[in-house]
Amino acid sequence: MSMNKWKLALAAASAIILPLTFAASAEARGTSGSVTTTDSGIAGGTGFFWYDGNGAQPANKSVIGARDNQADGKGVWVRVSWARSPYAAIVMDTNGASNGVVTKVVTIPDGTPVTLEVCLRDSDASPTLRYCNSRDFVA
Ligand SMILES: [Ca+2]
Repeated sequence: MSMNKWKLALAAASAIILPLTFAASAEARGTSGSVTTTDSGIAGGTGFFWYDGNGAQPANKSVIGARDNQADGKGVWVRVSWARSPYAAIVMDTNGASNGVVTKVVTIPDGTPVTLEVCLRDSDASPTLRYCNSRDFVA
Protein backbone atom coordinates (compact mmCIF):
# COMPACT_ATOMS: atom_id res chain seq x y z
CA MET A 1 0.00 0.00 0.00
CA SER A 2 1.42 3.42 -0.95
CA MET A 3 1.64 6.17 1.65
CA ASN A 4 -1.26 8.09 0.10
CA LYS A 5 -3.57 5.07 0.12
CA TRP A 6 -2.60 4.38 3.76
CA LYS A 7 -3.49 7.94 4.77
CA LEU A 8 -6.83 7.68 2.97
CA ALA A 9 -7.59 4.43 4.76
CA LEU A 10 -6.79 6.02 8.14
CA ALA A 11 -8.97 9.04 7.36
CA ALA A 12 -11.87 6.79 6.39
CA ALA A 13 -11.50 4.75 9.58
CA SER A 14 -11.43 7.92 11.71
CA ALA A 15 -14.55 9.24 10.02
CA ILE A 16 -16.39 6.07 11.08
CA ILE A 17 -15.00 5.79 14.62
CA LEU A 18 -15.26 9.43 15.74
CA PRO A 19 -19.05 9.85 15.46
CA LEU A 20 -19.62 6.59 17.37
CA THR A 21 -17.28 7.69 20.18
CA PHE A 22 -18.92 11.11 20.36
CA ALA A 23 -22.43 9.62 20.51
CA ALA A 24 -21.44 7.26 23.33
CA SER A 25 -19.95 10.01 25.51
CA ALA A 26 -22.84 12.41 24.84
CA GLU A 27 -25.32 9.78 25.98
CA ALA A 28 -23.61 9.39 29.35
CA ARG A 29 -23.48 13.12 30.08
CA GLY A 30 -26.16 14.42 32.42
CA THR A 31 -26.42 17.19 34.99
CA SER A 32 -27.65 17.25 38.57
CA GLY A 33 -28.40 20.15 40.89
CA SER A 34 -30.99 22.16 42.75
CA VAL A 35 -33.13 25.28 42.47
CA THR A 36 -34.77 27.29 45.26
CA THR A 37 -38.02 29.26 45.50
CA THR A 38 -37.87 33.04 45.10
CA ASP A 39 -39.41 34.08 48.46
CA SER A 40 -37.36 36.49 50.56
CA GLY A 41 -35.04 35.41 53.37
CA ILE A 42 -34.36 31.71 53.66
CA ALA A 43 -35.82 30.06 50.55
CA GLY A 44 -38.93 28.15 51.66
CA GLY A 45 -38.41 25.31 49.19
CA THR A 46 -35.68 23.51 47.29
CA GLY A 47 -36.13 21.27 44.26
CA PHE A 48 -33.51 18.67 43.31
CA PHE A 49 -32.69 16.79 40.11
CA TRP A 50 -30.26 13.85 39.96
CA TYR A 51 -29.49 12.22 36.63
CA ASP A 52 -28.38 8.59 36.79
CA GLY A 53 -24.68 9.35 36.59
CA ASN A 54 -23.50 6.64 38.97
CA GLY A 55 -25.78 3.87 37.71
CA ALA A 56 -27.47 3.55 41.11
CA GLN A 57 -30.84 3.47 39.38
CA PRO A 58 -31.78 1.20 36.45
CA ALA A 59 -31.25 2.64 32.96
CA ASN A 60 -33.10 5.87 32.18
CA LYS A 61 -34.09 6.48 35.80
CA SER A 62 -33.58 9.95 37.24
CA VAL A 63 -34.60 11.15 40.71
CA ILE A 64 -36.41 14.34 41.66
CA GLY A 65 -36.72 15.70 45.19
CA ALA A 66 -38.58 18.36 47.19
CA ARG A 67 -37.41 19.82 50.50
CA ASP A 68 -39.41 22.11 52.77
CA ASN A 69 -36.95 24.51 54.41
CA GLN A 70 -39.28 26.66 56.52
CA ALA A 71 -42.23 26.16 58.91
CA ASP A 72 -44.42 28.72 57.13
CA GLY A 73 -47.62 26.71 56.60
CA LYS A 74 -46.70 26.08 52.96
CA GLY A 75 -45.56 22.86 51.34
CA VAL A 76 -43.14 22.49 48.44
CA TRP A 77 -44.15 21.45 44.92
CA VAL A 78 -41.57 20.24 42.40
CA ARG A 79 -42.18 19.29 38.76
CA VAL A 80 -39.75 17.97 36.16
CA SER A 81 -40.89 18.24 32.55
CA TRP A 82 -39.46 17.29 29.15
CA ALA A 83 -40.51 17.14 25.49
CA ARG A 84 -41.66 13.51 25.09
CA SER A 85 -44.32 11.32 26.73
CA PRO A 86 -44.95 11.01 29.65
CA TYR A 87 -43.80 14.69 29.68
CA ALA A 88 -43.74 15.43 33.42
CA ALA A 89 -43.61 14.15 37.00
CA ILE A 90 -44.38 15.88 40.29
CA VAL A 91 -43.17 15.35 43.84
CA MET A 92 -44.32 17.32 46.91
CA ASP A 93 -43.03 17.79 50.44
CA THR A 94 -46.11 18.40 52.57
CA ASN A 95 -45.01 16.68 55.80
CA GLY A 96 -43.71 19.85 57.46
CA ALA A 97 -40.37 21.59 57.42
CA SER A 98 -37.08 19.92 58.37
CA ASN A 99 -38.25 16.39 57.57
CA GLY A 100 -35.70 15.75 54.85
CA VAL A 101 -36.14 15.42 51.10
CA VAL A 102 -39.14 13.65 49.57
CA THR A 103 -37.93 11.85 46.43
CA LYS A 104 -39.43 10.17 43.38
CA VAL A 105 -37.78 8.01 40.71
CA VAL A 106 -38.68 9.12 37.18
CA THR A 107 -38.05 7.34 33.86
CA ILE A 108 -36.50 9.81 31.39
CA PRO A 109 -34.26 8.70 28.47
CA ASP A 110 -30.59 9.55 29.12
CA GLY A 111 -29.52 12.79 27.45
CA THR A 112 -33.02 14.33 27.51
CA PRO A 113 -33.12 18.08 28.36
CA VAL A 114 -35.45 18.66 31.31
CA THR A 115 -36.80 21.67 33.20
CA LEU A 116 -37.15 21.50 36.97
CA GLU A 117 -39.65 23.87 38.61
CA VAL A 118 -40.04 24.49 42.35
CA CYS A 119 -42.87 26.44 44.02
CA LEU A 120 -44.37 26.92 47.46
CA ARG A 121 -47.88 25.44 47.70
CA ASP A 122 -50.45 26.77 50.15
CA SER A 123 -52.34 23.55 50.98
CA ASP A 124 -54.40 20.70 49.51
CA ALA A 125 -57.54 22.79 49.98
CA SER A 126 -55.93 25.82 48.34
CA PRO A 127 -53.21 24.49 46.00
CA THR A 128 -52.04 27.87 44.71
CA LEU A 129 -48.39 27.84 43.65
CA ARG A 130 -46.21 30.79 44.67
CA TYR A 131 -42.60 32.00 44.42
CA CYS A 132 -41.87 29.62 41.53
CA ASN A 133 -38.39 29.25 40.06
CA SER A 134 -36.93 26.89 37.46
CA ARG A 135 -33.65 25.51 36.18
CA ASP A 136 -32.69 23.29 33.25
CA PHE A 137 -30.83 19.98 33.55
CA VAL A 138 -30.04 16.96 31.37
CA ALA A 139 -31.30 13.49 32.30
CA1 LIG B 1 -42.87 25.13 54.55
